[in-house]
Amino acid sequence: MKTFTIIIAVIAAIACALTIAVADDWMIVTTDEGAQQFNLANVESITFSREPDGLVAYYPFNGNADDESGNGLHGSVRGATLTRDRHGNANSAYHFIAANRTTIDVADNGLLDTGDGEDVTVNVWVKTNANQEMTIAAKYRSVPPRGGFYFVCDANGDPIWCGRDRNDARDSGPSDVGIFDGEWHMVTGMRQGTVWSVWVDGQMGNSADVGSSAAMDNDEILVIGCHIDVGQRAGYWEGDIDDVRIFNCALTADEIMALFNEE
Ligand SMILES: [Ca+2]
Ligand SMILES: [Ca+2]
Repeated sequence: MKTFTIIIAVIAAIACALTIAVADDWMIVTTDEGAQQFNLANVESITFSREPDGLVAYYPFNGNADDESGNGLHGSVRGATLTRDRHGNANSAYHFIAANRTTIDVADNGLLDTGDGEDVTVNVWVKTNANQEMTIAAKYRSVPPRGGFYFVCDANGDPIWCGRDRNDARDSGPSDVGIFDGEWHMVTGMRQGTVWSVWVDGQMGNSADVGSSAAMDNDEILVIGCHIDVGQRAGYWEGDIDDVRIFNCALTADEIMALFNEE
């Protein structure tokens, strides 16, 4: 889910500035009919979250590879094993071993395809200390009808958002920040109009205006943990992957940073 986090630290200041009376106790009623009462004097901040329209697939890996976006694009686990996430929670991320060719596969679906003039964003948490070129996720086809994406780390550990549209091969260029340090990092690849960009930990690491926003849809599966091209697999991931999100839209810098800051 794309989460908008709005910290209202100013609410206390606003309350103080009001010349009209402000009730001491507030009640929040949520759409699931829950209710929370609180005393304004005890409030430090309030956080709002909502799920946007553009989230087409979401794999939080809460004990399985199910899609929790509501679209039912569930993943099939091929040898990857559950492990701890970046918060230390057991069974909340997947560990991939390149030599064992481990992946998580998702069947082709039009929701995962990017048409002429459409945007796409792939947002993933990764952890690795392998010093080799490898692929985080891919849905790619290099022969006609050509199109799709693959999200790789080069041999220096720099993520690159790659792919092609009907016209030609495209990429963001390598990120200026590497990730081969054995720590969790959030990486984001995005096509927004004619611009392909790659982000690490909420900061843009590189971008390129490729001068085209032609269709890049295909009939390949989505695979997490390796490259795929007309069914041929390569570039298997070594390390951990978590919280895979695919949006059929571009995200703003603030929205990417909100994902990075999300618990
Ligand atoms: Ca997770
Ligand atoms: Ca398709």
